[in-house]
Amino acid sequence: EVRQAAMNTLLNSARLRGQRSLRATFGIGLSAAPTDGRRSIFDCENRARIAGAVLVQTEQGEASRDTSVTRAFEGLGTTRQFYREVLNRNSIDDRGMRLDGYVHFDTSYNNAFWDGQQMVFGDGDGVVFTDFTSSLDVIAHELAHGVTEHVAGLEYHLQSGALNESMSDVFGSLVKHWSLGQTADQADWLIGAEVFTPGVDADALRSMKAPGTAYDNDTFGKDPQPDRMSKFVQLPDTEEGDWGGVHINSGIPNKAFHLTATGIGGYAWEAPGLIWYEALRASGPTTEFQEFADRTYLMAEDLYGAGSIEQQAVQDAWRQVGIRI
Ligand code: ASN
Ligand code: ZN
Repeated sequence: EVRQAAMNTLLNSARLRGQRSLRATFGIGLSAAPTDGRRSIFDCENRARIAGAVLVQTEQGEASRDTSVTRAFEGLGTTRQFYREVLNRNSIDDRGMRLDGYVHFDTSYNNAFWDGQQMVFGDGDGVVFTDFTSSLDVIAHELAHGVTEHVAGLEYHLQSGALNESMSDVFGSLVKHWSLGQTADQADWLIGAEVFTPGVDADALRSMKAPGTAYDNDTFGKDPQPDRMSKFVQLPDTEEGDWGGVHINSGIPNKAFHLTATGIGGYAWEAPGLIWYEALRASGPTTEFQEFADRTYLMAEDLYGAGSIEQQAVQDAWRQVGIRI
């Protein structure tokens, strides 16, 4: 199965190279069938329910004057394009699933989430957080939850949940790198750098480059993310305990991805992103860190060869976070 996935990837990437050069040379866009991955943005009008939200922007109509609406619309469009052009994936379900975004959810709502069908964004309280559509990587993070659900169904608790979270940070970041044309060395590797109000002393929600350093202030205390297995945080498998620290222990695989990408060099969405995406496709609901690490290693071999720079970078990266392959 792993091999089959790798075969598909090789075929896909050959096809993608053709598409890319066509784009670069002629500026020809990759327009899929017009209904594929259609975007719809709904306004919750500050109520805490999505049923009854008002449709405010579609592919056809004129652009909204509400920046939350246009950011969500553009962010979902850029993310959809990333999956199509870089990973040859047609939307969340690879079958052109429509993208529904809901903005102005609740009042002063300090979060964004994927609810199994759509992406929902709060406005923030205006004191600590501003609008959650402000960071492209946050929009792409939420959409990536949809992809992970379809591809691997990683259970949202304990290690599989932390991996699920990490996948959203990885692909959320890659969409940002891709849209800015940044190499692994140029990127800031921050998640949600724009969602804090200017007065808050915090770089971002999380740092993939240096987990545990995104903030250290009176409001939040210190960023609790570990960057290696010896610092793995044991928390209860309850909502209170963040389902065993899914947003906390994700720091470990996040760091492994960052190290892989900087180890290989160049654009992180190329070899590193492909290896991670194919390893995700080969994962299942209960895949844990070790199994995922093993899959990235095997996938790097299938794609780039035994002992290749890519495979060595993958192995070194996981070793540095305390996972031996
Ligand atoms: N922003 C969070 C996330 O997407 C919300 C949640 O925990 N479900 O991970
Ligand atoms: Zn998430």
